Amino acid sequence: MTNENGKGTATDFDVVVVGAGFAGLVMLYRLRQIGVTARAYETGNGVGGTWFWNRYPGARCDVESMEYSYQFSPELQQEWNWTERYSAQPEILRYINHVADRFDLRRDIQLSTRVTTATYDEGNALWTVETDRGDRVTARFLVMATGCLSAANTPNFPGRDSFAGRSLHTGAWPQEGVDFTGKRVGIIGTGSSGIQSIPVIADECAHLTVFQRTPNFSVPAGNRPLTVAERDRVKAVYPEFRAANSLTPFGVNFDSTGISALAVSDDARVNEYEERWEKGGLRFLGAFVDLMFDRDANATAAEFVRDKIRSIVKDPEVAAMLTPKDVIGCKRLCSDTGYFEAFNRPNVKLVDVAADPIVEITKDGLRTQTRAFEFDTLVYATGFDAMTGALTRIDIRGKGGAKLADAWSAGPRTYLGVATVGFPNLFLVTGPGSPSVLSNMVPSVEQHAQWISSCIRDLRDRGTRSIEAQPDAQDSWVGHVNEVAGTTLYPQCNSWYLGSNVPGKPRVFMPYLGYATYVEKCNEVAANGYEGFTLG
Ligand code: N01
Repeated sequence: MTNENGKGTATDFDVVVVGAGFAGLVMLYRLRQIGVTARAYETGNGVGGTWFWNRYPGARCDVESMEYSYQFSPELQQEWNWTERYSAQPEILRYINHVADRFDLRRDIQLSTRVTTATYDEGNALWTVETDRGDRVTARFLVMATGCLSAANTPNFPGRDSFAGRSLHTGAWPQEGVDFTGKRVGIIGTGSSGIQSIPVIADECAHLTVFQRTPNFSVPAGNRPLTVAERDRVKAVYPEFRAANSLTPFGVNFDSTGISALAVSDDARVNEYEERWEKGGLRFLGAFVDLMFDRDANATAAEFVRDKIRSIVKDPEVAAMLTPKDVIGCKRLCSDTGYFEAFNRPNVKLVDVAADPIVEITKDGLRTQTRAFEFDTLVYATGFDAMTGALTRIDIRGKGGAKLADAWSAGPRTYLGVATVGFPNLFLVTGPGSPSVLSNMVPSVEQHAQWISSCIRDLRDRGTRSIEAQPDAQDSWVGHVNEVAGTTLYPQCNSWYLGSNVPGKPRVFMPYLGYATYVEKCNEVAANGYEGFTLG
C-alpha cells in the first residue's frame, strides 16, 4: 500500500495502467522513473497489444522499422537491429518482449486480466479498478493505454454463430497460427488487414473468396531486407533523425517534395508518382503537399493508382471492381505485397458485396442477396471500433457516477486527446483528439507517456490530488480538431477515422492532424501550469 504525498487516502497503487502494448510499456517505464508505484493490467497472456493480437498471415507495419521503435533509451535504439525495411509482426513482438525484459517491466504487469470497471471516488480523489480475475484495487490515477485499434469489429450478420467451420478475426488471431492447406476460405473486408493477408492466404489455401464492400487504394510496400549500412546510417544520427521527423505533420518521414501537385507538368507529376510507386510505401502520399487538401491534386494521385490497378489485374471486370472511386488517402492508404496480383490467381474470387450484400452467415458459409457460398474457414478482416471502442467497452464511471460511454454518446470529446471533462485523474494515451492514428504511433505514445508522467510528478510535487479538463478548454479543443479536419479531404469518405465502419457510431472525425503543432501545444499547456485543467 502506498500513501501518496504523505497525505491523502492510502491507495494500492499510485497509478493503474490499462494495457501492456507499446503505450503501456513506456508508460510503466516513465512512471518508474518518477518514483511512483504502478500496476498494468493486460488482457492478453503476453505483452505487445496490437502486435500480440494481430498475428494474421502477412501482418506487417507500414511505418519503416527505424522509425517504428522507441527512442526513450539511446542504448536500446543503438542495440536493436531491425532486419527489414518494414517489420513483420513476429519481429515487432520480439522487440516489445525484449523491451519488457530489458527494462524489467514485467514485475508491474498482470497478464490475462481484463479491466471490467473503473469508478472514480470524488471525495477521496481515487479510482477503484476491477478486473475479470476478481482484482479490486485503488489508485490515484488511471491511465488508459488501451490502443486505438484494439476493439475488434465483427459485424453482427444474422446467423453469425451458426457457421460450422472456423471463424477468425484478423485482430484476434490464434497464437498457434492457422493452417489453410487444402481449405476453402472466405474473407470479409479489404482494409489494411485484408489487403495484407489475402495474398498470403491465397498462396496457402485451396480457394479464397474475397467479399469486398468498398475497393481500397493500396501502394506496393516495397519491403526488403535492411542492410547494415542503412541501419548504421540512421544510428549515427538517431537523435537528429527523430527530431527531424517530429517536425512533420504526421511525425513520420514522408520525404515530402513540399510542392503542389498542380504546380508541375503532367510528365513531372507522373514521374514523381512512378518513382514513389517503385520505391514503395506510404511516402507515396508525400509526393505533393496538397494531396490531402485539394480534390484536384488528389485526383491526379488517385488516377495514377487506378491506372496501376488496371495494368496489374488481368480480368477487366475484376479490375473495375477493385478500382476505388473516392479520394486516395481518405480511408487510410494501404500498402501491400502482391495484393492486386492475387486476383490473377485461379483460386481467388472477388465478390462485390456492395452490389450484392451479405444477408446471412449460414452453417456452410454465407449467403448474399443472390448467391450462396461455402467454406471451411471464414476470416473477418472487418476492422475495429477505432479510438473509442476499447474505452467505452469498459464501464468507466467518473464524477457523479457518469458513464464514459454516455458522456461520449454523440462522439468523443477530449482536451488534447489526453483527458475528458467529468473524469478527473483519468489519462488517455493517444485518445481521440490527439494525432494518434494520423501519426507514427510509437513516438506519439512516447510523447503522451512523457507528458502524463511529468504531469503526475508535478501534481505530486505540489501536493495536488486531482486534475480535470475544463469544459471551455475541451470545447475549444474539439472545435479546433474539427476545424483542422475540415480543411482536409479526410471527412469526405466513410472511414473508421469517422467511426462510419461501425453501425450506429456517431460520425465524428476523431484524430488530430498536426503532430508538431500538437506537441508544442501540450508543452505550452504544461509550462503554463496545466492551462485548461482544474487542479484540486
Ligand atoms: O480494418 P478497416 P483493418 N460488410 O476498417 C469491411 C491499421 N492497420 O483491420 O470499407 C462487409 O480498414 C470494410 O468495408 P468498408 C491501419 O491503420 C495497419 O483492415 O467499411 N464488409 C473494410 O473493407 C488500418 O487502417 C496495418 O465498406 C465490411 C474492412 O471490412 C486499421 O488498422 C495493417 C463490413 C475493414 O477495414 C484498420 O485496418 C493492418 C460489413 N458489415 C491494420 N464491415 C499496417 O501497418 C466492415 N467491412 C500495414
